[in-house]
Amino acid sequence: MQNTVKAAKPVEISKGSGGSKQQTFDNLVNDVRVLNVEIKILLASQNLVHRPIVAAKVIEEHKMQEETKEQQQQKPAEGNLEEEDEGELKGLAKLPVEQYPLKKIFILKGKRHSILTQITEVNLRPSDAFYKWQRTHKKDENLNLTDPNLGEVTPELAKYHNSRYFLFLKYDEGIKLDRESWYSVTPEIISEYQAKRLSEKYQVVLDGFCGAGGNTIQFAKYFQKVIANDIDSVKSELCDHNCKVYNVRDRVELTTSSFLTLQNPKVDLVYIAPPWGGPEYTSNPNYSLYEGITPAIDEIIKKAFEISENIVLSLPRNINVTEMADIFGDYFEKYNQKPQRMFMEVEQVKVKGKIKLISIYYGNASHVTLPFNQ
Ligand code: MGP
Repeated sequence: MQNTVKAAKPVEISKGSGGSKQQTFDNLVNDVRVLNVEIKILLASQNLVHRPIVAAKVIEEHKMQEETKEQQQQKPAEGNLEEEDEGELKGLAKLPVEQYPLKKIFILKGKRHSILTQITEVNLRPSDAFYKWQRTHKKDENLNLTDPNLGEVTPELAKYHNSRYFLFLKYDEGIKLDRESWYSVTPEIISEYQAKRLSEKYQVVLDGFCGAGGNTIQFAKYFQKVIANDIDSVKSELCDHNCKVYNVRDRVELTTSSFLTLQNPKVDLVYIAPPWGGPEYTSNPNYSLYEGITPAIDEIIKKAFEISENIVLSLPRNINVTEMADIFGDYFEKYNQKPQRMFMEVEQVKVKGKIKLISIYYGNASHVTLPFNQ
């Protein structure tokens, strides 16, 4: 497939002084000014370089000191500055993901925790081969009464059936889907991009919520091994079958279990594409990960960290990204864990310019390596 990839290139940042790598980091640091935060302070102390949480706190304190200075200088006759300042931060927390600054590294403030964050984007385009395939195969639209999956397609799901080659290019070779899979499977152009990107660093992956196998198939093409898990035995059967259609079944180990009680497998990476709460997820302007995701998002994160600290989540485009700061922060606080890499990349995954989903890459799974990410 021919994809136009606009994601940030990997930024390798060295701890040592001098040399071109150091220069890269200096350039990056100089560029980082969001929420009046000077990330430069990260380098101010060698101690902080190894303790990201402390670093984040110090940056916040630094920011508050700066703000207090500013407030004192511009004190108005009336009005509660603290409230105004709060309001400004709350306003920012409500921003749709596409309105955050791209590529900058900044401190994302949740209600209770903060996390160093970078927003990136990738814009994928279906290949010419895909369009050609679709043109020649669409003629029998709505007439294909022999399609065994049609029984699962109610009128409101017709748009997904119309996009069946977008979901699986080999759809006509016998792909099987149930109702839920129609609206939750990751389209092939996206799952292939994700698998390619992640296989640059990792070889064995757990697809924790494999469903009908959209991601599993692509992981199996690029990884040495995939453990594909789903709580629903019907999905496991679909995944088994669809992996055979793509001729990748030999690299896939299937398990049928709740993700939360799965026996921890030995993997390099945990990939999590959980149920988002049905196809109507976008109709809720206040969509919350805490309410929308099943099982509970904090339980998912806890379990994922038991398995690996390399975690990737596939989430709705209308998430409130600041919730992620709390979700990761609460985990470390609640389970008294020492955070190694309080850094996340939030990737807008677009197809022909429109965001389809958001990928969250935690720590080393992200493209950026800060000095303390070692
Ligand atoms: P969509 O919003 O239903 O489609 O889902 P689209 O084409 O963006 O709708 P439009 O009419 O608004 O343009 C977009 C993609 O999100 C789907 O193709 C799936 O890959 C993914 N997706 C949707 N849902 C409801 C889920 C889900 O519950 N779980 C997971 N993991 N992915 C989902």
